[in-house]
Amino acid sequence: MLSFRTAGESHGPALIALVEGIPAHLPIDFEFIDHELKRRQGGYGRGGRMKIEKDQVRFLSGVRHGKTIGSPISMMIENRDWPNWEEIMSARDVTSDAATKRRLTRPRPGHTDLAGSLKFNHTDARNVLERSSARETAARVACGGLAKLFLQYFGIEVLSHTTAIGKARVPAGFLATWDQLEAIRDDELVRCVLPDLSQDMVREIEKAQKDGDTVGGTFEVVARGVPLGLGSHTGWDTRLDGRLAQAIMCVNAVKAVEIGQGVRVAYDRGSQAHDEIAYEAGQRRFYHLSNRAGGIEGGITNGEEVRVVGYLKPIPTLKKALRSVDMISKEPFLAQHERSDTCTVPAAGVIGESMVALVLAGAFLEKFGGDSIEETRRNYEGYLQQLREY
Ligand code: EPS
Repeated sequence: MLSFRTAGESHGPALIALVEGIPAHLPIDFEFIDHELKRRQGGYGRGGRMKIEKDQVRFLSGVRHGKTIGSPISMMIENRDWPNWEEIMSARDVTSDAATKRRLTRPRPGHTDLAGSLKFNHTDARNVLERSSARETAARVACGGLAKLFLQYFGIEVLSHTTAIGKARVPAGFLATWDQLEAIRDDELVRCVLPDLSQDMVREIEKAQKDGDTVGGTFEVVARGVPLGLGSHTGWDTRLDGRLAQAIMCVNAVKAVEIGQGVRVAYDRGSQAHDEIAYEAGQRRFYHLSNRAGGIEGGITNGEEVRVVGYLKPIPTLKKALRSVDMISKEPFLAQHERSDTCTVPAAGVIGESMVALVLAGAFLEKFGGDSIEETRRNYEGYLQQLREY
C-alpha cells in the first residue's frame, strides 16, 4: 500500500515527507521533483515568502544510486526563512520576549486560528497557523513528484490548469486539450490556457491586491493514460471518485470538488448528462463519445481522462481585515494581518496534480501490487492483455 505523511512548521527549519510503498527499482529523476516544487512556488499573486524560498528536495533514505530500493523514502525541504525565525520557532525554551514576538491572538475569520487554538488549548494561534499554512503543501508536492514518476513509468501523466480567478472564468463546458495543458509555460502568470482570459485573471488579482483583499477561483487536474479499472464500486471507501474528492478537498483553501462536469450535470436531464459508449475494433477497446463523467463511472476509472476540479475560497489573510475578537481580552478587534498571498489558485493546481497522482498511484498499486517495479509491470501487462482479450 502506498502511504505518505508530511511534517514541519511553515517557519521551522525544514519540511519532511515520508513515502512508503513505492516498489524497488523505480528510477528517480531528481530534477523533475525539484521542478515540481518550483512550479508550486510560481503564479501571480504570491506573497513575499516565495522570493525567499527556493524549494529543493534532499533525499534522506529509500533511494540508492538513482533508484528506489523499496524502503521508506524520506525527503527534506529546508526553509530558507528559518534564520529569521530561529528564536521565535525554537524547539527549546527562549526568553519571554522571543516567545511572544510573533504571537497571534486576533484570529482571522476563515483561517484555522480560532478553532485550532480553542481545540488545542493554545493562547497563541501561531502554534496552529504554522502547521495549517499552505507551506506544508511543498512536502506534499515532493510526495506527488514521486507518485508522478511512478505513474509515468506506466504511461500515465497528470497536469492541471487554472479555470477561474475571481470573476474571470473559462466559458461553460470548456474542455482544455492535453496539448493546451502541456503548452503551459513555467513562467505563465496564472497557468490558464486561454491567453485573453489570463489577462483578465491577472487583472482580478491586481484589483484584489489594490483593495487589500484576496481572490479565489478554480483549477482542473487532468490525468491521461489511466487504465480502466482503478477503484471499485464494491465498497464506499474504494470508490475512486470519493478518494479523489478527499484528496483535492484537503488542499488548503479548497471548499468544493467536482469530478468531470459533476456540477453541471446535476441540472441536466440524464440524456444530456451521460457519455455514450462505442467500440474501436482495431484497438479492441471500448470508449466513450464524451467525458462528462470525468473518467469515472461507479467509482471505477473507465479509461477516459480523469478530470477533477477544485474550488478555492479567497485566502483568509486580509489587509482589509474583517471583524474579530481578541482571544485573550475577548475585546472586539480587527483580525491580525500576516504576510500572505493575494491568490494561490495557480499553485493549488500544481498541488492538486500531486494529490491526484498520489491517489492514482495508490489505486494502481492496490490493483497490481509488486515489491519491484518489474513485478508491477508484469502484473499490469497481464491485466492489459486480459482487457484486449475480453
Ligand atoms: C506558503 C508559505 C507561506 C504563505 C502561504 C503559502 O509563507 P509565509 O507565511 O511565511 O508568508 O506564503 O501561506 C498561506 C497562504 C497561509 O494561509 O498560511 C507556501 O509555501 O505555499
